[in-house]
Amino acid sequence: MKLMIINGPNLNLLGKREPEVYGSTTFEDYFAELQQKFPQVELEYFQSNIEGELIGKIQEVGFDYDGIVLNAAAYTHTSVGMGDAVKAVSTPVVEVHISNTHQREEYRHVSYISPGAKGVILGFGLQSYDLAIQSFLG
Ligand code: CA2
Repeated sequence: MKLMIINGPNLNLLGKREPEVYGSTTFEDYFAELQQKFPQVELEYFQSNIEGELIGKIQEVGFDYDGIVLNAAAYTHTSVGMGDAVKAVSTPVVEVHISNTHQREEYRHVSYISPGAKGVILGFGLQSYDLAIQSFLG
């Protein structure tokens, strides 16, 4: 089982800014925890602040890996291109969000990713990623 976690813009700041919204753990530390928790899964992690790089990564792994766990961050609410990429690949994509976007500003209630996603997990903090991985394990 080979899974790719893809994080979008500003998620490199996790654990470093706005801990009241996004917690105080860096994604690197959390990723190490996930690797320990799921030794049977080949887990990889990619983060970019650049829309084209994120689309490139979805295309690169999207015909080969068993699953993609995608937090497109702000591009969730703006990117037709990322939504199209998710629909174009054969690898199933689970959309995740740390916060409950439906409890936040109205512009965060729209997702261009969801129509192409296998499912959506949001509002469980970093645990959203853990739950997404579990969803691939059946
Ligand atoms: O809740 C989520 O996971 C989001 O995808 C996070 C995005 C936001 O635009 C989405 O609406 C919901 C923002 C990621 C920014 O991450 C930061 C982390 C630490 C400090 C500042 C920003």
